[in-house]
Amino acid sequence: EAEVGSFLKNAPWKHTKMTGSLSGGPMVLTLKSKYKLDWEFVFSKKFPGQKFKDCSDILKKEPYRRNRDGVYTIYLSNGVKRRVFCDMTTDGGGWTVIQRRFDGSTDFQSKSWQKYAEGFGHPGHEYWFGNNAIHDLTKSGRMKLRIDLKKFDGDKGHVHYSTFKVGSKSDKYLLTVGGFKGSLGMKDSFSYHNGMKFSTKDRDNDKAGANCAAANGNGWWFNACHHSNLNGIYYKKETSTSAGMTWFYWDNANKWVSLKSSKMMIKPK
Ligand SMILES: [Ca+2]
Repeated sequence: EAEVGSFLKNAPWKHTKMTGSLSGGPMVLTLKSKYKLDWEFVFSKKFPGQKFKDCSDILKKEPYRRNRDGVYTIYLSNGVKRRVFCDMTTDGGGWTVIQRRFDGSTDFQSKSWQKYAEGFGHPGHEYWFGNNAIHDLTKSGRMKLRIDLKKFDGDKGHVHYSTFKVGSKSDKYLLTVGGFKGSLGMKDSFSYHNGMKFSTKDRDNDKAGANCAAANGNGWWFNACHHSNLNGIYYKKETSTSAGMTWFYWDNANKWVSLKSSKMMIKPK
């Protein structure tokens, strides 16, 4: 075998033909090259198109993507192709964005259990990536979470959770989150939701008597009911209500403040 390998390596190859074909979507390119030896021996080699599993995988294999935030194609473990926003800049880049809101143009309020499962909105704009896909990317337990938030007064903050895992559909997308770290003034408003199942207006899996999701309108891992609700109502200006897109423990305000933007993103540890 080694002998054959050495022979092929040293043989006088002539490149005769290269063909390319695009298939299966915008980013799958199959190249086929033909090589010919002097005595009519024909050899073909196939380079299959890359199928990235998340944004960190893209950055690892294509380092020139650094600082190029945008919409990329990834493949979930079941082979399903998904478009997703990649943050290739923040904190080393390679972050797969699972939730992004900044102008209220995507409705998070009237969405059903099924919609939250599948995902909605546009990856180039505001969106929820979908509980099924979030489960798929986090089920191995190898992902960490970063959340970037902005207030209307210009204040910015971010938090890290070293553990972030979302259960399967049959686990009702149970949240496992822990290992909090935050930028100055940012306190933990998400661990209260650790161990909670996901709830939507049509599915009450929370710890309150009533249905928190129906009261707030949106889907979230409600407890009884929340310390953070990043899928809450998007107000165009700062509004003090628990129904807003909120993160309660920030500085010592101790009041509900609706936020200007939110970005939840994951990356392998
Ligand atoms: Ca309830």
